[in-house]
Formats: sequence, C-alpha cells, structure tokens
Amino acid sequence: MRLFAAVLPPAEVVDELGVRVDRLPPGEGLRWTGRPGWHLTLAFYGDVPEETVPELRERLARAAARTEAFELALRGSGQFGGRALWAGVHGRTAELKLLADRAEAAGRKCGLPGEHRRYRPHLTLARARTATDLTPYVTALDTFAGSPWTVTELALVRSNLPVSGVPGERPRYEKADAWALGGAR
Ligand code: 3AM
Repeated sequence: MRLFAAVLPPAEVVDELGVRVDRLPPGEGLRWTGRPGWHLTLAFYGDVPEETVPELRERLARAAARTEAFELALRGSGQFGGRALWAGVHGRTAELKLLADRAEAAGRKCGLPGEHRRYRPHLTLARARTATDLTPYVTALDTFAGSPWTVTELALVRSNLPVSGVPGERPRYEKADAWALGGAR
C-alpha cells in the first residue's frame, strides 16, 4: 500500500486556512488538494510491501516516542517551481525537521527506498500540470497567519490513488495509524 508519514493539522487550523483558500480564484490548470487530506508530509514511502508494514509501524512508534511535542503555525505561502502552491509553516520547524528525519530513517531501516531531499516544510494547496505563475496566489496568502497548535502525534497516511481514470481526480488520504509524541503523553 502507498504510505507516507505526516503531521495532520487540527480541524480548526484547516478551517482557518480554508477560509482564505476559498477566496482565491480557481485558476486554470490548477488542481486543488482536498481539504480533509491537508497534511504536512514528513516522509514518503511509496508502495510498501504488506510484510514490511508491521516493522514500519514499530519504527514509527519509536520515532514518535523519542520526539517531544512541539508547536507550529501555518503562515504565508510559497511555491515549488510554478508546479505546487503551498502554505508555509512557522514555529518549531527544527523539531518538525527532526521528526521528518526520524520518519525517513524509519523507512530506510525497513529497506524502503527513500531519496534524501532537503526537507522543506509545507502544506500543498494546489498543483499545476505545467509551470504556472503562482505569484498572485503566494501574494494573496502572504498575510495569512494561522493559530498555533501543538503537534502531539505522528500519523501514517495511506494514499489511495484514483482508479477511475477521470482526469483531475485526486488521491484519497486515509489515516492508517498514529502515535503520540513522547512529550504528549
Ligand atoms: O502533499 P505533499 O506535497 O506534501 O508530493 C507528494 C505528497 O506530498 C509526496 O508524498 C505526499 C503524499 O502523496 N510524494 C508523492 N510521490 C512522491 C515521490 N515519489 C512523493 N515524495 C517523494 N517521492
């Protein structure tokens, strides 16, 4: 199954951002991510063989236990090469990166292939099929500053890719498991 580790912002934080995103023009060629699936990716595992999942869960549980709870807030916006529009992350991002490193290491130790990309905390809002000028969106979200919240868990999310073949259909994300961070008990 296709899995990734993530931090899931609480509903009220998603709602605050949602209000701002609702005011943006839909834009041609932009595919907006589904609000219930808004997440901060920590590590992407790809297709994980069934027999590897128990070990991955164990390692993620340990990664969570070793990491203290920490505070974050969504703030501002940015883009990746005109292809992805995202909301920015503010607060204890060093702790978020540490959690991402641990989540990635958990996958690697299970033998899952993982490219070690520089970790850029973000919450993807929309993707563009071709390079698009996303500057107006980034500017419009510049003043967005969401309420801070305490990250208390590490989630394992299942990504169900669309099978219908309908262009533009989005993957469905489903929380498969979650572990309390060490300091959150
Ligand atoms: O929603 P964001 O951008 O945080 O981009 C994908 C998404 O991240 C990323 O995993 C998250 C859930 O799908 N992703 C998808 N395929 C990937 C890959 N091959 C990938 N990340 C790295 N390598």
